[in-house]
Amino acid sequence: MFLPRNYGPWLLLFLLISPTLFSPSMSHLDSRWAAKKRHMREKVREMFYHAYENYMTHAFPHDELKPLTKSFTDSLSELGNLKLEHLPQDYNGSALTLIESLSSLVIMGNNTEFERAVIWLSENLTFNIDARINLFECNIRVLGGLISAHILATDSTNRLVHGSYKNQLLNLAEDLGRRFLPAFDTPTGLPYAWINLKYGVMENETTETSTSGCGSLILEMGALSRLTGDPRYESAALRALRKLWSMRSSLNLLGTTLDVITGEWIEYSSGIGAGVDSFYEYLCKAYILFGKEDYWRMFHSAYLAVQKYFRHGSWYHEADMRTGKATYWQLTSLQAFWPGLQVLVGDIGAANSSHREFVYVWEKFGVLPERYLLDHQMLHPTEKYYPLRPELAESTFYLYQATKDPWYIQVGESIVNSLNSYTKVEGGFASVRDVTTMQLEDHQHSFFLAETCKYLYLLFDDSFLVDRNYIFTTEGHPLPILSSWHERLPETYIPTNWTYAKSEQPTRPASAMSLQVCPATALRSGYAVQQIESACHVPDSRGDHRCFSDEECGVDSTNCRRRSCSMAGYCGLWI
Ligand code: DMJ
Repeated sequence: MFLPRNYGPWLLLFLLISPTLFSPSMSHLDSRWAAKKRHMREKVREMFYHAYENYMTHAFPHDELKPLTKSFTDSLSELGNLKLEHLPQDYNGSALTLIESLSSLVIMGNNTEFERAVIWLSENLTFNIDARINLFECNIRVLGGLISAHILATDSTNRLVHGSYKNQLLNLAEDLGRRFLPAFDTPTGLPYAWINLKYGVMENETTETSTSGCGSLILEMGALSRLTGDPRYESAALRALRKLWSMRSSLNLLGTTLDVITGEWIEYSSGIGAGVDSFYEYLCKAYILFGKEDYWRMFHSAYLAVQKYFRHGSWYHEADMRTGKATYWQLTSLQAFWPGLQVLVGDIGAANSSHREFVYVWEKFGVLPERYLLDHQMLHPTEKYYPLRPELAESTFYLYQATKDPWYIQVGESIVNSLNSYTKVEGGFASVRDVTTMQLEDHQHSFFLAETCKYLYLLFDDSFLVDRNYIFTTEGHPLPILSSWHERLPETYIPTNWTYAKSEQPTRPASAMSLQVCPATALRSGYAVQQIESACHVPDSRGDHRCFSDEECGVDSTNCRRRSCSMAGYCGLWI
């Protein structure tokens, strides 16, 4: 073989440039995206700690931070906009934001702070207080936060020091769950919206509640029953959910508010936003978490009815549950969770198109206003606020998980930039009172730490989810999908035209979207064939979609079909 004299440096040079010769654009692009994601992840981490440390300095152990005045509010009793009542003078709050931050701390890898928080809560938290709380809010924030943290604290992969942890968070959760039970003592089984933690349902308590208020308790209360072996929590939540479902119209639609004593609807108009949103979410996620067919049947009918009666192109309006006729043509900030839910069921095309509309409104105002009038293309005259809500970040995270389309990274970047330029203040992050003036309000909601920062972080770095299989509650608290909680797996429901490769090989959960309706496919990575579970999408192996063979192409997210490699070397749906 001919080799130049003194060929050492030539060989070295060749070895250095050869990877770029063979796949120049790919490696460059991939490393640029990886660097961007790392940079954005660090920006989100800074945001989280800016919010967290200010809370710990100026508000802890009270519930939430007032970032403009660097003071606090004991908002747990005010959630749902009612005033705090009966609280003892020396009441110091329930450390709500700390409880809400627990799972985010673990996801960001701060086990030391997580343990410190767990120890503090174990020694100081009590629910024996004369406080009237909103059942739904207390369930998703406090009960969900405690249960999720208990599971994370006992999960060996988190490498926590176990010596000091003796199920204290679960004991606290059980104490709280017991205090919820009197709320369900109604002729219908539908729970009161408000309850006093010490004395139960108060005299003359309002009998009005919302669909999400009594239809989104099953994940937390079901998990509590599975963990404690006490079936009362799951039974109460399930009975309420079944009753609610029995009140649906012949169109499979539900209203927004109802009376827990008479079981009559109060507000017949509804949509996918405020007062109803998490009801749909919990039907789907209860099926994923517990594997009961019943939940899927309810969800499936409810989902089809939403798509039929509320959907108008990429937008969702509200409609009368009795007639299906449109009532209010409004986009609300809470609706932005819907595309994320659609990813879970594999309806990625619809998810993508409605997500784009929310992004459009976000970009128009800089953040997402609470209510936008679709028919007039203008803001609602009073609901112009943005309280640091997470829903758009949440959907963006789900869509990126499902598609790996870098566009969603750019959306995440724009959300992060807006939050930093409009809402960051010296004392934390403040809600926006009016999106037209960006005037701020003195409130940092606990969901900013539980959800907004968490979903943004996971968008840029999902390493927490690798090799794990979690579902997130409506408040962003992760719960593991355990086979012991499942009666059976969902294969029965896979439409025949969706990708499904049966194999005896063990599957590797790829993301929180595992065990969904479109669950399994084989993908070759290097020399080994890997079994990967995911929502129907499996990304192409290279970020720029270049390929040498079909094996390097994934599964298309819009129709769950296997992509193949073209003559020109691109993955696609080639015939
Ligand atoms: C959160 O508390 C939950 O996501 C809830 O379901 C509705 N939205 C708020 C935050 O916007």
